[in-house]
Amino acid sequence: MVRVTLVYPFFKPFRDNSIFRFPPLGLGYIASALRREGVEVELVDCTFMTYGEALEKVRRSKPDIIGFYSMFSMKKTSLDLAMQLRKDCDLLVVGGPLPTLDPSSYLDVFDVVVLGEGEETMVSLASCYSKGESFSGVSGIAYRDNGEMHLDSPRKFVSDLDSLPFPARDLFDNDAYKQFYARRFGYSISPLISSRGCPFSCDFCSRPVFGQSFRTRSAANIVDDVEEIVKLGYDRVWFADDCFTLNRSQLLAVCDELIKRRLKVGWECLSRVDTMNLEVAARMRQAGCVRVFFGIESGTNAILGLMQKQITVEQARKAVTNAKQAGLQVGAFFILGYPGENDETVLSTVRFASSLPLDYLSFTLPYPIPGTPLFERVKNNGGIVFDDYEEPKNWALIRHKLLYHSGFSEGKLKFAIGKAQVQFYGRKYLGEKAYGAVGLPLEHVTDSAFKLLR
Ligand code: B12
Ligand code: SF4
Repeated sequence: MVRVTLVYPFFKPFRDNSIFRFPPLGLGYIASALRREGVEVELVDCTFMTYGEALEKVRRSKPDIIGFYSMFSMKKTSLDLAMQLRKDCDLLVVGGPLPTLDPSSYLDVFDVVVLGEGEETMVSLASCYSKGESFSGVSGIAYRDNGEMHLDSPRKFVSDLDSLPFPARDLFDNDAYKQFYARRFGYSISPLISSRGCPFSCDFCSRPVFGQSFRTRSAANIVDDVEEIVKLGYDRVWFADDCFTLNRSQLLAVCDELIKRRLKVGWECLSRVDTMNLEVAARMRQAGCVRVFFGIESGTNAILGLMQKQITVEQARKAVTNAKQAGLQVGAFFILGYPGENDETVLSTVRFASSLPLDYLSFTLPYPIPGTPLFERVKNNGGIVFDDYEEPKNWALIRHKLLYHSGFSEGKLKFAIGKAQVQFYGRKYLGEKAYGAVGLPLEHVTDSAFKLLR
């Protein structure tokens, strides 16, 4: 029997308070597809391990094939770990968003890159291996032969998502994830993806695996999967869809199914502000939604236009207000220092974000991911300084890295992030009146300080 070990090369930072620590769903899908064909599978999720423990666990599993997940923020670690494991298997395979976009940079270490959705391709690779056949006939892969790269296109998308077996959740380190969440936040949560793809074209967003086609599972199939998560003892489900609220009739069908089955489970999801109104938010709340996250990105319409986000700040405020009114907690993500921004637009974003009635607020710097319009612009306009991004392991607030030559220094943008958080929490905890007396003067001083920084 062929033995495959799948590796998720993410090591969580030491002092970690992220509310987004999830086991690798993609590898869960690969594992269940392989198991259906009788392949023996192990999963090594490095999140809660040391580097040495991860290597030892992979070696102990005595794999014929090792399959890595990789993406933008995991390139260096996946290449390093794979190099260490070179002699421990016959075939080293990698899949995921960045290998799909940029296979050549992985082929110095890996034998095969699986492009796009990997379930069928990985099953074909394992089958070739067991029969002793060459993998050169397998479609949807890239590999090198005598130094020359053979590059196929990704396979056709899986057309019926209900036909896929549920991710092999028994291979996830459920105890460690539950403990992580329970200790820090008092609940536990596990991911589920109900649709694949997003039809929008935001300037910074990279969707090489699922692309722009939007495919959904049936409501019954999704809620059957929710039941698996409930059976594992989790309190909440994280819908990992690019945008869970994109298709209103589908969203309402899932809500109806959740309500019908009376499942005692909360859930959280990503949304777009242009898909949210009071009625939708109320239905979501009724169906167990606890928290919704919006990618608002900027506090000015001009910069939202540059980002091709196709939303406005007015829509953003309305969506947040509606969701709050329906009883949902609301989180939002913003980007500071986007190419094309100036001091005034950054300060407007800080002011706008900190004025919203949010429960969670996060800022990042712009990350030019290969294959995105943002990447091309930045590359042609002064150049990329680092060609890969690993999340720095320092304090959460400053866990950001400026990857390219920007008109703003990294220090200046980190100052703006710190300032935004102080304004946000100041307003939240002091209340409008006290904040007006103490916070607003401080805002003016820090606005000036921000402008003086380079
Ligand atoms: C949930 C999520 C997160 C979560 C956690 C990730 C997790 N552990 O689940 C959080 C919120 C922490 C997160 C953070 C970030 N994320 Co994120 N995230 C996602 C999201 C929305 C869903 C991931 C998911 O569950 N997908 C579902 C599974 C089924 O798909 P999949 O993993 O791609 O797997 C399939 C294929 O890739 C392939 N495959 C995957 N692995 C393997 C392995 C083998 C051997 C084979 C054969 C095939 C194969 O087959 C699978 C099944 O078809 C994706 C977008 C998306 N739609 O995928 C972005 C995405 C992966 N994230 C992305 C980014 C950029 C980030 C951040 C860097 C953002 C930031 N600026 O900070 C951080 C990095 C965090 C870190 N710690 O390293 C990008 C990656 C782009 C790229 N080209 O690499 C994506 C694609 C979003 C985007 N559109 O830009 N993310
Ligand atoms: S940022 Fe969100 S809405 Fe925009 S293209 Fe990416 S997934 Fe779609």
